[in-house]
Parts: sequence; C-alpha cells; structure tokens
Amino acid sequence: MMETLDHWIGGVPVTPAGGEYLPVTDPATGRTVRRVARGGVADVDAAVHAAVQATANWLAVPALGRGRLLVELARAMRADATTLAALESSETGKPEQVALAEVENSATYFEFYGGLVGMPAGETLDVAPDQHVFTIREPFGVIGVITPWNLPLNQSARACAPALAAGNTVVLKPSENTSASSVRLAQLATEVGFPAGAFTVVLGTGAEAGAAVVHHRDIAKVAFTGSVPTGQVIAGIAADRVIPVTLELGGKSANIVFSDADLDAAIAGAVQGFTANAGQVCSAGTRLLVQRDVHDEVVSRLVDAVARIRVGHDMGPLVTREQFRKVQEYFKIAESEGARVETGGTVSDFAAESGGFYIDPTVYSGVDNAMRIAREEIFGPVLVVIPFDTEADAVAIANDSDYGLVAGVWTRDISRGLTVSGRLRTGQVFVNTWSTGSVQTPFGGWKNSGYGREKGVEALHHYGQIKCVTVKLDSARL
Ligand code: TXE
Repeated sequence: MMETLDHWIGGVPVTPAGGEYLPVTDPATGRTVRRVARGGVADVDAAVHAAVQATANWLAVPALGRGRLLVELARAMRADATTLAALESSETGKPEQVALAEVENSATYFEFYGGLVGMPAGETLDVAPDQHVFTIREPFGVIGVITPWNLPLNQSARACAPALAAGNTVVLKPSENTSASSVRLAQLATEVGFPAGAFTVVLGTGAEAGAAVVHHRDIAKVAFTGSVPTGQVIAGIAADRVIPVTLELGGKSANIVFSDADLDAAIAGAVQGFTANAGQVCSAGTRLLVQRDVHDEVVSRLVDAVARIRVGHDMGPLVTREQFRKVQEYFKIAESEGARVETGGTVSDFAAESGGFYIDPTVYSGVDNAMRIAREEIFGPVLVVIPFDTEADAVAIANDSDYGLVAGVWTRDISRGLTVSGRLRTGQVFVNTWSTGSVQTPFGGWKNSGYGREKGVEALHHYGQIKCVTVKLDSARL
C-alpha cells in the first residue's frame, strides 16, 4: 500500500473532504513516493476554522510561555532531524547531509523567534500632560503561509516562526510536490504542546487549496514564497480583500568579481552561489560579472572547480519533472542566443542511471546581459558569465534586471566594496562572501523579487500591527 499523507488540522491528521490524493514523485528516482491529500475549499475552511478557534488559546499562553514552546519545537526538530531530513530528501532528492543542514537551519527560526516573543515592544508617547498615550503590537489573527518546493522545511519555518511568535496562528499550504516535512513540523508542534489548531497544515494544489487560503475571509494576512506570476495573482486577490501580503519571489542575482579580488575566494563563492540546492534557491548567484582583465582566468578556474562537483552526491536533482524540462529548455535558448558552453549544458549521466532529474552544473560565457539566459530565472545549476570594464559598468549591468534580491561584490578595496553595495538595487549585498545569510539577517527583495522582509527582527513587524491607545486623564500627570 502506498503511504498517504493527510492535512494536519486541530492537532490531528484529517482526510481530504473530497477523498482524493495527489501522487508525489521522488526526484532522485522519478518514482512515486507517497500520495498527499488534495484539499479544496471545504478543507481550507476547516483548517482556517481550527486556526481561528485556536487564536484565543494561543494568546492565553503568556508571552514567555509561547516563546518557550517555539524553543521546545526547535529542540524537537533537532531530536527528529533524521526523520525530517529523510522526508525532505524523499520529495526533493537532496543528499542527506544537505537535508540535515536544512533541518538545523529551520530549527534556528523557532529558537530565534522564541527568544524574541514580546519584541519589538510598544512605546509611550508624550502627547499632552492630561493624556496617557501608548502603542501595543497586536497579532493579525490567522496568517496564510504558502510555500514552494525548493527548501520546503526552511521556507515553512521561516514564515511560521515569526508569525507564531507575534501571537498569530497559521494555516500553512506547502507545495503539493513537497508536503511531508511541513506536516511533520506541525505534528511536532502539537507534540510539544502548541494548542490544537495553532499550527495547521492544509495540503493540495495552488489553484485549489492555495487559492482557497488566499480567498478565505478569516485569513488576515498572507506570506507567500514562490514564482513571480503566482505572487502577482496572490497580491491581486489580497488587494481586492485589502489584506497585507509579503512576497518573496525569484531572483537573477549578480556576483561581481573585480580584478583585485581574492580570486580563490571569489571562485569558491561563485560556485557555491549557483550550485547550492542545484541552483533552486531564490538567492542563487546566477550572473557572474567579471572584470575583463581576469575574465579568462576566472572562467577557466571556474570550470576546474565545477568539474569536482559529483552530481548525485554533492548536488541533488531538480525537484520536479517540470523544472527538469524547463532547465533543458534553457539549454536550447542559450544555444540559439549564441552563448558559449564552458561546461555542462547537459542532463547528467547520473539521471539515466537513477531515473532522477539530474542536470550537470553549467557555465556559459560570451553572454550579453540582454540575453534571456541573463534575464530570466532558470532555477537550476546554470551560471552566465558577463565581462565588464569599469565599476560603473558593473553596477549598471547588475542593476539592469527585473529582479533585485541579492548581489555579491568581490574586491580587496573595502571602500569600493561599500560604494558598490550602496549603488546596488537589491535587498542583500554580500562583500567577499556569498551565502543566504543567517536567521538574524533580514531577507527580501526589490522590484520583481517581492516586498516585505523575512528573517531577523524585521520580519516580526510584518506579523503584527500597531494599536495606539489614548487615555484622557482627570488631571495633568505632570
Ligand atoms: O511556483 P509557484 P512553481 C520559481 C522558479 C520556478 C518557478 C515555478 O523560477 O521555476 O517559480 O515554480 C502555490 N494561489 N520559484 O510553479 O506556482 C503552489 O501550490 C495560491 C522561485 O512551483 O509560485 C506552491 O505552494 N497559491 C521560488 C507555491 O504557490 C498558489 C521557489 C509556489 O508555487 C497558486 C519556487 C494560486 N493561484 C519556485 N498557484 C523562490 N522565490 O524561491 C500556485 N500556488
């Protein structure tokens, strides 16, 4: 019997109202690994109802108690790391060590926001001597969280932890391709003592379950991570409903290498930037801008470094068959645009061996920033290298993008590092390093990369709103 996975509503598994399940493919083998509930309007209604009911119970827990529960959940995740990682790998194909690192990172969200419960606090305002005026931060109520398939556990934890810390309850709708780790997370939350319904997961497709979440009248705010077209649809519905939404969408991030840079570090950062999670990261560094006098050296050393990546061991597959097809489509586009393949541009031999969706890490040179492969988010291990002459050219090319998520600057001249950082139209800049940052660092985009910020203290501002209370006193207090 094929394993089935149900919604997690009111602290228990709940079968889909329509009785239907969707197959989930293991992208490492191409085989069906389990079937997950296909939720629709009725399921979402039940999930939101449970979350609304839980709101009073959640807020009845004193702030420190809520924080302790978040920290307890982080502890439970670590204790459960092997199971969580196995579930994540079974639906994303990630190597075990990569999945384990994702579990650890995801746990830090609950730990960090658990410690910040009650923060940031309100303030007292000196308006007049016979008035006592203060602000308090209040939760919205029920937050709808919609997450994608690239880093399923991480994206769910990243949004749910601050939402819960700010006193909201959540209805999480993970990607239909990668539901299992999110359900397990909600189960662990119930086990450590979250009130039933505070952390609810509803499964199904975006068009059915996802749309029903965004439309539901008791969803007070939506946190969405995913593609630009879906983000636009969700923002449109949120606009009609006049509810806030934060959007964390894609990127086409530029890594700028000046000729005075430590090239060993820059090349290692560039490789990490486009191959981590097989390039399926919104913050992937997929455009490498290289100063012309070191261009050829950088390209040749890059090719050597990429040759050391063992596909299937160091780098997993693309998560969906559709994504596998999409990246191969870009290989044809690159060829038609006249880009030069330095390495890759091919389906990995490991794909035939395993049945999985494996792509060779790919580097193109001879790329102009106007080409589609330099402008569109490919979401695979594909890097385009673009030469530049001056600092101003580098900034102009980097900013000539519909996206504005991350940028990297590699130089030994710290003054230049800071000046260029200031001119880049992105939410994050890394100087002489490349990463996704830490739980403490606010993360979000400019332009089509979205709006609002995840992570850091900053995220808490998006999960609550200010109420200002003015009390008229009988006499002047001063
Ligand atoms: O994303 P979608 P897809 C990019 C990447 C990738 C492309 C397509 O370029 O190739 O998006 O991926 C839910 N109402 N990113 O099609 O559609 C859906 O069920 C409500 C970048 O898988 O955006 C899933 O839970 N919800 C990204 C989530 O939205 C809807 C990570 C994301 O799916 C919905 C992933 C609707 N109408 C892909 N339609 C990043 N920023 O990291 C879909 N969904």
